[in-house]
Amino acid sequence: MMMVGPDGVGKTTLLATMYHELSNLEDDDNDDQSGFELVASQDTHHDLQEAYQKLTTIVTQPTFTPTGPLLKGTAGLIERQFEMVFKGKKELDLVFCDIAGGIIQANEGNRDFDEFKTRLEQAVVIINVIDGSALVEGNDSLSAKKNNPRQIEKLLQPILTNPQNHLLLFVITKCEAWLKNEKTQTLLERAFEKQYEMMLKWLKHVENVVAVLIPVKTLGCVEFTRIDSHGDEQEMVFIRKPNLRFCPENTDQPLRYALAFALLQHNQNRSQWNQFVRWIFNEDVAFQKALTEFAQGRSQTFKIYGNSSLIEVTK
Ligand SMILES: Nc1nc2c(ncn2[C@@H]2O[C@H](COP(=O)(O)OP(=O)(O)OP(=O)(O)O)[C@@H](O)[C@H]2O)c(=O)[nH]1
Ligand SMILES: [Mg+2]
Repeated sequence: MMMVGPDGVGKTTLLATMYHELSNLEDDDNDDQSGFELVASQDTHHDLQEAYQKLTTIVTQPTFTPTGPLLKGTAGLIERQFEMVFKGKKELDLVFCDIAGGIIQANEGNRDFDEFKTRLEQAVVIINVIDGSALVEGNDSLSAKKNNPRQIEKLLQPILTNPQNHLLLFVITKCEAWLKNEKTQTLLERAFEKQYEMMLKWLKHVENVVAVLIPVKTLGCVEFTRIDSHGDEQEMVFIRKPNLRFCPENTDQPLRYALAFALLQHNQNRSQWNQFVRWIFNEDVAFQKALTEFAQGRSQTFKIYGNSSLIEVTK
């Protein structure tokens, strides 16, 4: 699974909050008693735990004052390794590739860029993280700078038009301010559809791609408030809101969608999927059932583009 998106859109934040949300699946206070655990490799655990801790320090910052960045940018290209463990037994390897956003704009011949392209070609699930505030509030140039949909399209189009089936997740961050009611949520969705129109247009004509729009809360207590100008530079200003907890929401959804997609694909086209879905040989009925249930835990409220039959419910 490949993360894409420019600097600072929230790729690492998404991974850290996803890991935190899913590594607690077996906790008593979690109703999702699936028997699963998402276990990270030592490095991944260390880095994402540390990132999560840093993100939680947002609650110690004064309210109504602009927040600064909580994480350092990612350096280069980093493999985040996880295992899905079922009832204490490892069943599945999952690899997320996190990148320094700057890589997407580097040139051919740059080592990181070439490695990124190779990984992108191998990816089955592509997660494009998008800054929601820039999407709704930024003018054309600010929004293009923050999310760079043209560059993303240029990179993804040749990959998504190859014959392999792909899942493309548009994950929107920094959108706490628009998730409060249906009206503002529609505003967010419209802004996305306008700025990603080109991509959504060609998605209509390809059979092998399904895309899902997933707005998430990674911090939950920080809201976009205004855009400040310093000369030619524009800065999005976020403030911490009082009386709101640090409370990620929906950060588990990308993984639930990824597994739902993988489950359906391996039933339809086994040969392509043998490497990715190694559990295909697994005879453990309880595991298969639990995995399906985990995938069923995905919210059905997200907008779907492209060939929706690739993600239809698996039972
Ligand atoms: N309000 C708000 N802020 C967020 C959200 N997600 C991330 N941030 C902020 O955005 C900053 C940048 O996030 P990162 O996760 O480091 O971004 P990145 O995409 O990994 O950036 P690079 O590694 O430089 O490519 C963080 O320090 C957070 O303060 C969100 O959902 N809401
Ligand atoms: Mg990062």
